[in-house]
Amino acid sequence: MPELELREWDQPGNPEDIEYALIWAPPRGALRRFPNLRAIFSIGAGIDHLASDPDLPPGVPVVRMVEPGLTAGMSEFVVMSVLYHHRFMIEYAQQQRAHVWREIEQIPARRRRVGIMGLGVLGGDAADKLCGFGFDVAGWSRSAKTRPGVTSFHGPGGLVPFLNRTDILVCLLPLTAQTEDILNAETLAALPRGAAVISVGRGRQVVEEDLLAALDSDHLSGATLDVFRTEPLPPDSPFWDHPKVVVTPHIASMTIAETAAEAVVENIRRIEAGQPPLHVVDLARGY
Ligand code: NDP
Ligand code: OXD
Repeated sequence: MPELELREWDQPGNPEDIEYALIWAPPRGALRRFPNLRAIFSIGAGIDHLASDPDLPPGVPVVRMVEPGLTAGMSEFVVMSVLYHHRFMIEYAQQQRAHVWREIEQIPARRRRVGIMGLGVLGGDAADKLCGFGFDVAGWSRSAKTRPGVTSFHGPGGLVPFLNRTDILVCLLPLTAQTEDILNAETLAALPRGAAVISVGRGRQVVEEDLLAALDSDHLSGATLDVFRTEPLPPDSPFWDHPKVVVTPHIASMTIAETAAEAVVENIRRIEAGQPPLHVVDLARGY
């Protein structure tokens, strides 16, 4: 978009010139200094930190990041992690450390029930990729979905039946008042014994003590944790050395500059043409 003039955050020049802001986590209220903003583009998919900012400029649409590079990266991570638990790699890693040579009987993918919490842009694509491996895939969302090969559960009433049938749980929900602490002693207990949890949404969706208790009591066979209540994960967190846990530093997926730039340019062109931007966040709903 050669006609677009780019200014850096700390050298914006005359604040009245600025029409679009491309941001991750600006200081609270900082966007109010631009009186002519037409849209705020988040470089991330999750906008919980923006939705909870009472000082956002009123009436300016907030657009979350939806771009093919971020989606592909998340599906890679989810597929890798589901396969890791499906193929007993938590157990084999422990056996390797103990120099134990022991086979564990393999379960066919069609008999492994994967459940994805959040069947949106990212969860939906991951579900499709997992169907390709033959897994028995279900999703849980606010509204009912019709996605080929994916069993849909929805709303608060669908949560426990969804958990009851889930051997490998993937949490890909946005963080809102409704999803905070959603993985707790009660919901984890609704998973079948031996289930695994993959947490890639936001750390505050998981009650960490309850997750640890479920791992230590062997109710859960393992967990892959990419997001945490405190990031970076504190050095004394019990997750670092837990034999049943894989820790990654919030890298399940990343916005890819080339493809993200195209998504932002497309949206600026829409706005300039008088059309509403795509992927505007409903700030009241929180995602
Ligand atoms: P979307 O908005 O496309 O999808 C969100 C999904 O969650 C929708 O299916 C929605 O239901 C469902 N949902 C929201 N609230 C509830 C609720 N209360 N009960 C049941 N279902 C609910 O988001 P994305 O897929 O683009 O992103 C999801 C999240 O992934 C982000 O918000 C972010 O937190 C996280 N993320 C993590 C990354 C990482 O590296 N770890 C990278 C990128 C994103 P419905 O369809 O009915 O509206
Ligand atoms: C995102 C993230 O929300 O990286 O994009 O977590």
